[in-house]
Amino acid sequence: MSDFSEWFHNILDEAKIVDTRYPIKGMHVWLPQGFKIRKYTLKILKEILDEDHEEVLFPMLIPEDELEKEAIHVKGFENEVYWVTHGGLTELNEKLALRPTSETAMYPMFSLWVRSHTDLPMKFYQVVNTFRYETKHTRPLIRVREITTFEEAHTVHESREDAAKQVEKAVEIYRRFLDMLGIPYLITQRPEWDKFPGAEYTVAFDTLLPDGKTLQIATVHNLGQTFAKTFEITYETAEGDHKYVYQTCYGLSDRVIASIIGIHGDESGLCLPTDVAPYQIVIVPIIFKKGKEEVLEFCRNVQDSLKNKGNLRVHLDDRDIRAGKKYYEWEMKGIPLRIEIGPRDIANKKVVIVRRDKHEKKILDFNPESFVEDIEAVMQDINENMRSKAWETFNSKVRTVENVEEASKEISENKGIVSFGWCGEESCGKELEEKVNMDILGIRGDVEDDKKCINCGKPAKHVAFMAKTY
Ligand code: 5CA
Ligand code: ZN
Repeated sequence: MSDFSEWFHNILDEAKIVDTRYPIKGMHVWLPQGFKIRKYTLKILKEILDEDHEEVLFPMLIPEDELEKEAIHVKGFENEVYWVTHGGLTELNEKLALRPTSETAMYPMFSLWVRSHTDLPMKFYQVVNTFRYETKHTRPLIRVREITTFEEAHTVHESREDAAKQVEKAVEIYRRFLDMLGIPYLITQRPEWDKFPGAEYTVAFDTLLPDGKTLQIATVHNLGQTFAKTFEITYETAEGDHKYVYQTCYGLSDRVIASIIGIHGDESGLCLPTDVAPYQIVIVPIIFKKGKEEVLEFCRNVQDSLKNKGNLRVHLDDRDIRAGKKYYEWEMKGIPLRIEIGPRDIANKKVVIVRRDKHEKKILDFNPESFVEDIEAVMQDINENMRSKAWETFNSKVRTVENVEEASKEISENKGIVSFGWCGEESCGKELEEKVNMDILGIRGDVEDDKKCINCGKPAKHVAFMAKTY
C-alpha cells in the first residue's frame, strides 16, 4: 500500500462502501455494501451500550439561545455550526443550529428530568447524524461535514467520583468494542489545549492508519459540573439539599468504519472481521459440464446448515461466470471465508476453505455433525489473527525517544507514534509540536523520577505521545 489515500478512495468506490460524488463537500452516500458494514458495526456497539444505557433520540435542531448558553462550549464550535435561518420564505425569529453534538439539545431536557438522587445515575445514548463545518481537508468517513454515524452517550451522576468512574467504564466499553473489531488503539488523556470544549478532561482513543498518521476514533469526556451549572441540572439529596449533578459524555463516529477498512485492508482490497462482514461466507461451486446439479444441491445444503445451525450470513454465488472472477471479487469485498465445492470434493466428503485474512487454502473434512462448529472455529481464528496482526503492526510503530532529533528521525523513518518524557507545560508542548511538526496526542501515567522533558530539559512529569495526525 504505497499510497494509502489513493488506496482508501479506490476501495470505497470498488467495494461500494460510499459514493463520494454527492454534490456537497464532506457529505457522502452510504451504498448497500457500506451500509451493511455500518449496520453490523453498530449492532455490536449497541449491544454493549444497551447493557446499562438507554437509547433515546433528540431533535436535530438546537435553538440559538441554548447552543450559546455554555460559553466555552460554544466557543469551541462556533466556526463549525450550520444554521437554519428560514422556514420557507419566512425568516425565523430565532436561528436554529444543526447539532454539531448534542449537549445543548439534551441538557435543557435533563434539567427537567433530573429531580431526585433516586433518578441518578442516568445513562443515555443516541446514534444520529451531526453536522460540523470542518475547515480542515475533508475525507470520506474520516473527516466529514455530516457525521452520519455519530454515537454519543451522555450520563448524569451524583458525585465527582461517580462521574470519574463512568469515564473508566466508558473507556472499557470502547475497548471491548474496538477489540471485537481488531482495531488497535492508544489511550491517552488529551493535553489541556486539546480537550473537548467544556470538559474537565478528555480521554481519547487514537489508532494508526497505514500512512503513519493517527486517527482519533473515540473520546470520553468528564464534564464535571460545567454544563450542570449552565443548564441548571440539580437534584435533591436524601437530606433534602439541592446540588448540581456531575456529567460525562463519550462518542465515536464513522471513523471506526474507516479504521476497519484502512487497518485490515491490503493489496487485494477489504478484509473484514467476521462480525461486520455483509456476508461472512461465500460458497463458490466448482462446476463442470457433468454433475452440475449435484454440486449445486450440495452447496445449497451446506449453505442451509450454516445459515440455520450457525446463524451465519452465507451467500451461494452460482452466477454463470468464471470461478476466478468470483474469487477476485469476494476477496476485494473482504468476505472472511470462501468455501469451494466441486464434484470431487463431494465424492471425497471434503470442501476447500480459503481464508481472506491469510490468503490460505485448506481442505476441510465435511463431517455433517461438526461442520458448522468447525467453520465457526475457523471464523474465530480469523478474528484473532486479524486482531493480533493489527496490534503487532501498531506496537512496532510506537517507539520511545530520548530527544527531539530522535523524535523527528523516528517519525520520518518509522512513521508512527513516539513516546517521550514531557514536563507538561503548555508553552513547551506547543513549541515541541512546532519543532517536529507533529501533534501531542496526550499523556499517560507518571514518569520515572530522573527523566527529563525532551524539549526543555526540566524534570519530566508525564509519559507523552506524539504523532502526525489526521
Ligand atoms: N459530545 C462529545 C462526545 S459524543 C463529542 O462530540 N466529542 S467529539 O467532538 O470528540 O466527537 C466524538 C468523536 O467523533 C471524535 O472522537 C471523533 O472520533 C469523531 N469525529 C469528530 N469530528 C468528526 C468528523 N468531522 N468526521 C468524522 N468523525 C468525527
Ligand atoms: Zn518541557
